[in-house]
Amino acid sequence: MHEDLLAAMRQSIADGDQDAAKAAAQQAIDTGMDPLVAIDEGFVPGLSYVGACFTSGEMYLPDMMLAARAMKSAMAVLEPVLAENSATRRVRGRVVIGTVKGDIHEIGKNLVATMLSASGFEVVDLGVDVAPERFVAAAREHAADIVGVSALLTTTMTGQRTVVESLAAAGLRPDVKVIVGGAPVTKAWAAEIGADGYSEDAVGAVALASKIMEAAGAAQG
Ligand code: B12
Repeated sequence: MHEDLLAAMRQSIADGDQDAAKAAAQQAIDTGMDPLVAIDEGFVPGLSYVGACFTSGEMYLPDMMLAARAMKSAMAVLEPVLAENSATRRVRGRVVIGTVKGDIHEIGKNLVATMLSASGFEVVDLGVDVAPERFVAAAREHAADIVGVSALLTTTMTGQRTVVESLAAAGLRPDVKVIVGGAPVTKAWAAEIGADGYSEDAVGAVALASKIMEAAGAAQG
């Protein structure tokens, strides 16, 4: 049953079938499946499959767009439940998040934003294709503790370095911490560009942000 539903989720994304994706997401909720399990073990593997088929030339950009649309429909059903399940209402820190300039991938960034806000962080989401100056302005305006920068393309990853450098040039570092993520991003890359942390997924992003806030609290005494 569980496996069948996860398979249906993967298939709905591979087919780019919005209705099937929505229905599978709703079924997950109705049957009490953890929305994170649905996302990580059902829908995301579907997207990974589509990405692999795109690389091998078996699928084309329109297929990837349909898959993304189906994924967003499923997320629209699951995200409110993720947010509702949040344990805490205490504000644990303020995070400004966005996808770098030139990059319009948003599904993973949205998931990180949802998980952070569900875990008690105040999140300002700048959206996609965000210029470094906007990250800087928003970090200043909202007195951000953390800036989260997403990049999904090897060609836009360098934008993460620009954000780190721009925050430094504006005099906001090291008080404002920078965390980075996205499929091509690694821990080594984060270290190379002087970011304060990297996580490969949304659950890890919450743990990372929490650790940063604890360290900041300890430093203040
Ligand atoms: C969906 C998709 C699209 C959609 C995006 C729709 C949308 N609204 O987001 C569309 C169709 C628009 C698209 C376009 C393109 N795409 Co695309 N896309 C994908 C795909 C299939 C899935 C991405 C996704 O949503 N994954 C699911 C989420 C949940 O995972 P995630 O994004 O990795 O996020 C998780 C972690 O990385 C992490 N994380 C993410 N952000 C952050 C931020 C922080 C701060 C932290 C801590 C953690 C974190 O946590 C997230 C949650 O667990 C990937 C394949 C893949 N396997 O990644 C290709 C992929 C990323 N795309 C690719 C390409 C080439 C393109 C295009 C250039 C294609 C083209 N020829 O036009 C364009 C680029 C457009 C642009 N300028 O940005 C390549 C990139 C290759 C490379 N190495 O650079 C990939 C890898 C496909 C492939 N195998 O070739 N794409």
